[in-house]
Amino acid sequence: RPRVLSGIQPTADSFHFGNYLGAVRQWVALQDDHEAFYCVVDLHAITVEYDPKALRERTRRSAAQLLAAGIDPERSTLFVQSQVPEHAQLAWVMSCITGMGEASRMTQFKDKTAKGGADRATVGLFTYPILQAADILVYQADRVPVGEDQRQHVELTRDLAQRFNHRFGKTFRVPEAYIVKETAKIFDLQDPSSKMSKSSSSAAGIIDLLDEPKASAKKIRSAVTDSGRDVVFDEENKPGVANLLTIYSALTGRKISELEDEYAGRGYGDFKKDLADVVVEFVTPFREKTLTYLDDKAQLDAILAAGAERARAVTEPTLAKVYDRLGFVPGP
Ligand code: AQP
Repeated sequence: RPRVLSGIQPTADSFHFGNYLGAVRQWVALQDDHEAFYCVVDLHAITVEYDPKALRERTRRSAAQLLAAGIDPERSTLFVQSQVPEHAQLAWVMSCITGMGEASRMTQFKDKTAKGGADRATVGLFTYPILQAADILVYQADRVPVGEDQRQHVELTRDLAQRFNHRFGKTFRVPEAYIVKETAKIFDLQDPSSKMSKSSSSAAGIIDLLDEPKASAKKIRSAVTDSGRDVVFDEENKPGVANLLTIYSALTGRKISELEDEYAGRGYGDFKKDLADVVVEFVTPFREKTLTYLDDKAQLDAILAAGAERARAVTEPTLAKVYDRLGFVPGP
């Protein structure tokens, strides 16, 4: 079976609809016919300012949400990145074959430092994509299910894998990004020209899965639509409506054309009201399940520890092979 790896940062109290529709939903689906490795990437989360207590809580909340979303820890290996030391070890190696120029071209770093300036950013934020490459390569992953914003990082990962293989002999599988076009980029509800994002969306622009369902319904009802009243999928002229249609279609499994027909001539009001109901129906059980997983922290930590152990069965041999190829003297 092909192998799949992906991660999510514990940088907020809740995943948002972008994280879920762009990535996590695919993780759940891929478990069926892939050997899956999914992690909460806490090492990535410390690249920006954070509070240690909140990080611990958010790491558990992330794991609980993945379980609530349908990640099955029996079928998939679910773990926390910092519990598998080979990620950081391989990242160092990868940083030694990455050019300063190519690392400097990563747009996420540029975006995230656009406001404060690169001088105020950490070196960790700059080398973030190199750690991400290590996350992927240490599992010999074939596919990496992510949103569109991560495409460039997966491209870098491919380049690094090929470079290493070329220089030291075939060691890594060269992975591919797995991006589902329809939901690759979910947009901010108030500013449908930008992606829904933890760090830059306003509270009204982002739907958190763990929000009060009523609050989420209200956000949908007050989402920015466009002038006119036709519910049609037109990303260029009606990005707000197109975004809502994407969300509606993804949550119900109904085709966008079918939804357009259903709301023909009925205006935005009905459409948004129905979508608000669909959202409430989705988030209500999701929230309950997450809170149940969070009730038993010992059990949650045990699931993650077992996952880390299974992960290491894969990462240790990969790293041993890499160290050998690099010319390191074998250790004890
Ligand atoms: N708006 C989005 N549409 C589709 N996919 C998205 N992802 C994030 N936002 C969208 C995907 O979610 C996965 C986990 O992402 P992450 O852990 O890297 O989260 P993030 O990038 O910190 O989330 P944000 O909201 O985008 O945070 P900021 O604002 O800090 O950058 C990834 O697969 C990502 O593609």
